[in-house]
Amino acid sequence: LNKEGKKVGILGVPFSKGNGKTGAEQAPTAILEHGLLKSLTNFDANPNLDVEDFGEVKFSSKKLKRPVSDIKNYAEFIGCIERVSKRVHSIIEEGRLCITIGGDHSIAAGTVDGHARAKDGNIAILWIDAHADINTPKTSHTGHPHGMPLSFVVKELRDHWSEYPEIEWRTPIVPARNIAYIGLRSVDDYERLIIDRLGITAFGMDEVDDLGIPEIMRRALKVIDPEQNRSIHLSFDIDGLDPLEAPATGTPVRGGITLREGIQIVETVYKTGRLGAFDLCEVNPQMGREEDVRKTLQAATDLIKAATGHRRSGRTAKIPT
Ligand code: 4U7
Ligand code: MN
Ligand code: MN
Ligand code: MN
Repeated sequence: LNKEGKKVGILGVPFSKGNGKTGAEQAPTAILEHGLLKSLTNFDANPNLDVEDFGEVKFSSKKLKRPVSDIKNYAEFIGCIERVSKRVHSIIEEGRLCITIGGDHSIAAGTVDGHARAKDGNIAILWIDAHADINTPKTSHTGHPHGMPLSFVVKELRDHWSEYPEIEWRTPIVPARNIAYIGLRSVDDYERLIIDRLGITAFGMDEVDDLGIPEIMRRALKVIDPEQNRSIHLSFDIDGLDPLEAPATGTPVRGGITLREGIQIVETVYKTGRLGAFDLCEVNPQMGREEDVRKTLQAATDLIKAATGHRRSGRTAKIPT
């Protein structure tokens, strides 16, 4: 199959225990009820798309041999991401682009693990977010797993998790240099230390303003996928967008990227032909007014459409012969 005849799998993860609030667990259903599958297959979508809906991941909390106190809801978090990793791994093994709908962003600890295993570690991660999500259990001020998923999967930080139970299954094989951020504007001081020490490519909002998305995408892809042979993991936290356009989210930060810039990022990755996994996280249908929720669900839908090859400028009709 060429990139225009793409096979796609959609997986919902109704998990919100990685965040301090409830609501994100409703996002997979809300996005589907907003009409996602229709917008991926209607007349204006990529016509050669093969979409399979894999439903929602079932998960339960792990029985722990010893209690964990510095990570909130640790047993639930680990129970969930182990299942997510397995499901994502098998969807990618089927040759499908795996689109995972969260859920809070802690689930990306599972999606990246599954993707990395399927590709023997040869993946590049593009993380679109207001936040850096690379706290270790010890550097986190909040104890919330949704601020830690990158430290869970990064090779150089593996020892920071070695004392925690029930994670023998994980494969932290992605080097820090394969990661790039876009959209940062709320980074904890120890996260900044980790980013600097490990040499992670990070484009904050200041650089988005200075350089613009096209130049940032050229630079980011050059660093994280220099030989153009990696499977790209695009992890999109909806709070990367400005809250004017995506208000229904748990930890909004003003001054973010526009929906247009977000779509441009996703389109640019799609065009490489190497988009292997796409996460859409942190939509919270319980936040704000009905109009805020509708706006946010539509923004999420537009980003997912771009990940499956929708073209804003349209497609030439195939005239029957
Ligand atoms: B999200 C935070 F302290 N850094 O660790 C933390 F500011 O997935 C926020 O990006 C994490 O929404 C935000 O709890 C996680 C905090
Ligand atoms: Mn965030
Ligand atoms: Mn995040
Ligand atoms: Mn958040």
